[in-house]
Amino acid sequence: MTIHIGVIGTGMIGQDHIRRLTDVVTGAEVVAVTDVDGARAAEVASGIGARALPTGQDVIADPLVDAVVVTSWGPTHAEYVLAAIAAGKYVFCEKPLATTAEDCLRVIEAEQSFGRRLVQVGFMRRYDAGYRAMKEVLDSGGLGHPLMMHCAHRNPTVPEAYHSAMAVQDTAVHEIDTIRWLLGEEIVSAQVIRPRRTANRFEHLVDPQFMLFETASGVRVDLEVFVNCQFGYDIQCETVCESGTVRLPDPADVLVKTAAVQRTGVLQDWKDRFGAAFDREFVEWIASIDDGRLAGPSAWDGYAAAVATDAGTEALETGRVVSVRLKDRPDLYGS
Ligand code: NAD
Ligand code: ISE
Repeated sequence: MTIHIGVIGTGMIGQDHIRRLTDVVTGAEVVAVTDVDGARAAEVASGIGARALPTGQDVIADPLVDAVVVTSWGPTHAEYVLAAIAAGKYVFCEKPLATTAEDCLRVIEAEQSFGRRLVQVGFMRRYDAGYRAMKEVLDSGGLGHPLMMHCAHRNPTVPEAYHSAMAVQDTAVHEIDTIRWLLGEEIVSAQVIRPRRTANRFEHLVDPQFMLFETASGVRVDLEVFVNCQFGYDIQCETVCESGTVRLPDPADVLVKTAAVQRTGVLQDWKDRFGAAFDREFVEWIASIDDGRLAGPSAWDGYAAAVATDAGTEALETGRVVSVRLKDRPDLYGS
């Protein structure tokens, strides 16, 4: 069976997802797209033989669209996800699910009223081979209970529009989700420490930032977010357990030895680092729609991440340790 997809937002990641839905994933076809930049939508549509529709609401209402992919700007996500639920259609929403925890709760309430899961949030690290291998090791229990995690999220540079709160809202949100998923428990507090600032940044930006999270069972996580590190896109994660540690592998690359040095490359872009994870994310999303049982990151995961990023934003502003307080988890999202 082919799932017919409508895509809202044909910018950078929208085009990348359209390419993978067209060229990589079997059983899916993008049939309609839209963008507030109508010319961009028309150009993308013509490249794949799809229709460009005037608005996101038109894509959701289109009878030929079975499922929706939302890749527009973050503040527009909640409106489209809520409309897709109202139409009874599966919806894949890039992170964030919504820019406020209140809007995430509205999505959860709408999905509960509908009676089953329709929403998947684009936390793609759960599909990365290295993170999956780490989760298998942790879940096996062979290393004992996790006690600490050391993480780093480094981007080579960011544009001027990137502001200090985006370090947690846009960047650390990926670790916030992976911490919850790897450890199988919620984050209960966040703190942000400001090291000496790098000179290689726009004046307004606090960079790097050092974040500390605590989970319900007392696991402590340190995360360096450094979005102007210059040298590459570098993601690190090591979990320290009672009787051993497990560390994320670096992406495979050849090792060159010459002229008295040895060297290996460093990726420059999240699209390359997580390309295979994005592919797997969509392969599994389409398969789960086929099965009628969504299994990927849920609206609850989007909500929990939003509450933790709000706490991180407050922690950056105040310098204090800020509690992360979640509502009770509805049965729809498991225990
Ligand atoms: P982008 O600016 O390149 O593209 C967004 C597109 O959405 C633009 O073409 C814009 O015109 C369009 N748009 C904005 N409002 C719209 C609306 N109301 N209706 C229809 N179209 C609208 O941005 P991007 O980098 O592609 O990011 C898009 C989303 O993907 C963001 O939420 C971002 O956080 C997320 N993202 C996720 C990852 C990841 O690693 N998972 C990486 C990058 C971006
Ligand atoms: C971007 O939006 C992403 O999601 C990338 O994965 C992340 O590395 C980057 O910092 C964000 O700006």
